[in-house]
Amino acid sequence: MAGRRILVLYGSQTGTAQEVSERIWREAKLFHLSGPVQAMDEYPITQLLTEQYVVFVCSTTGQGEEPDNMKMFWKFLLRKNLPTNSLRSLKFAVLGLGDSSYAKFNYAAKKLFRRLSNLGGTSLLPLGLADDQHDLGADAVIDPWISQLWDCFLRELPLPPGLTVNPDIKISPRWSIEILESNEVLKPPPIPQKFKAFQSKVKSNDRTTSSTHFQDVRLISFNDCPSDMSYQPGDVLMVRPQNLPDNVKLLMDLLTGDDAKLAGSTLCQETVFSVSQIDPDMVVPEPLKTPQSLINLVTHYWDLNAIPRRYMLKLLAEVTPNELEMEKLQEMASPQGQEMMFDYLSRPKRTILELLADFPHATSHIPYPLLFELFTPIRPRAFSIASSPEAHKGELHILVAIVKYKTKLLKPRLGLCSNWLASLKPGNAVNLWLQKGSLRFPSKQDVPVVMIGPGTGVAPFRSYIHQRNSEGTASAEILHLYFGCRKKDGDFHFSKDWFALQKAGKVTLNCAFSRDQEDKIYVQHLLSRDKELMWKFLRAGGYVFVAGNSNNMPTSVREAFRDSAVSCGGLGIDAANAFIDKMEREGRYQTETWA
Ligand code: 2AM
Repeated sequence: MAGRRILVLYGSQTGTAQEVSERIWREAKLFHLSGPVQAMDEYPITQLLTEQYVVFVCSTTGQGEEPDNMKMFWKFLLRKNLPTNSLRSLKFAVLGLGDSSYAKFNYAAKKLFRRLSNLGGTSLLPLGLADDQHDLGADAVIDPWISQLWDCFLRELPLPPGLTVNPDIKISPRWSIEILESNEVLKPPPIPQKFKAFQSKVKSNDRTTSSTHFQDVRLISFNDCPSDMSYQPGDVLMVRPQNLPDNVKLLMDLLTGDDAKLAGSTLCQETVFSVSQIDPDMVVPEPLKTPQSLINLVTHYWDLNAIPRRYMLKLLAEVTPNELEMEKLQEMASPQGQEMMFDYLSRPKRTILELLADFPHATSHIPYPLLFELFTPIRPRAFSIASSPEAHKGELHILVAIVKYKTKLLKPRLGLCSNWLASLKPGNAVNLWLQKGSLRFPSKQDVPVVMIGPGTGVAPFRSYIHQRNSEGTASAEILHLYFGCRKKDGDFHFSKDWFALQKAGKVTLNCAFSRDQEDKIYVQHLLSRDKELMWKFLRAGGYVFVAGNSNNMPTSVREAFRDSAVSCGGLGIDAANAFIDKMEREGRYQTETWA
């Protein structure tokens, strides 16, 4: 409707910010508001100067950086030649999605909010800071923030006479979905072209931890990679996993089995869907632009492990013919049901597939176009590359911890990507692509490089140290590795590589085996032991790289460096912190962590 335009822009690394933006776009229609929903970098940015209402949703990557599809947009906003009040006609709202276990919590959203204000924009409501660590999940912030957003809009743009807010409006498909007559065997949804994905083969898939160690960690190597493949140590390998066969079968049974047939379903594995645009503001994503069979969607595209979100409960409540199911779903989806929904879904990490199995009447009555609303796409995952372009020519290696844990549910929780990777056999073909990582190793060959990588954090350092070794520039004086694991004979990843390189004088190896003795020894303890040397390196222009789990390790490591500057360099605490901050700005102290 004219004059009721709202633009929703997102910066999304893994798809969550996009999902939340699409939800805002969908809900906007209840208030008779409409407009495009787009990645910030897809939006013709100069138009921002003439926009009136924009809602931004953005996540923050582990290192406090903005997501890839917001980088150009952000660069533009930082331009010095933008007049101070160039966004004076803009009214905006910013919702950040973050995780407070990272040091730079919601950093991208905070800086975006500040910059939009500095450029003269007016914020409609306070910055929303959703936190994955929140007791009740990120939705505990997202839901009230979005309702506040609509309150603001109703004040800003009151409904014209005759129009009312219709909270009961049904969830409708974003695209037009039709069934095609086709006997062709169709290819899986393609990986978007911009990624330049390639096919390679699994060469080996070996467990690197002992059979008695609590965790299964795999070194997976791929070969048959394209001859022009190019990457640097520190880059990441991207993988789009598939659903596990048992889960595929379970969903196919729910959608095409006897119960579904009784409820009137005409679907079968080979049913082919074509997806086309109906709303000018909602484009069809690239993988769905070619016709897709149900089995391919269920195997390759829909994330059957996703933790369901509230609108999915609403959708099931709308379609179920069963009173009991409807009541339970409606109750959980209501604002008062937040705790109940959390206990049922988020706390035990129940998956969308388990939800569907628990509500069989709803499931067998989902009209097929709504399947595209119910499921979210499988997100690609990034793994630090553990191979070196030179030492492992034509190959790619990754080190993968297989995610499996118990909640109160009977079945153990299995991470989608790691378990799919674990199931691969030598010779299997996989589609992969490469992406720049956040670690940038120095091109200088004579500066000390200290690498701290406990657990699977050691992967990028294997790439770098092997690379330097192949180039003939590795030496134990310059390359210092601090590795940590539980037990020398339990989870000492790449021990053979390290011993050989150490013996050849190519690396100084320092290992913290935390559980081989009574008291815990961690990498930071070894850094404190070596504080004189560390201070010498820091002063000599050395580089520090920290990779691994985002718990307390990165903070403790940083404190160890700070303390070496205090006790060996005579700096006060503030000056020592400033010293490391400066190193960070110069790219001499880099961290890559993951949850
Ligand atoms: P732990 O499991 O015995 O506590 C790789 O996971 C290694 O990192 C393990 O030896 C683990 O020890 C250790 N680790 C766990 N928490 C850590 C922390 N806060 N700082 C440094 N290392 C840690």
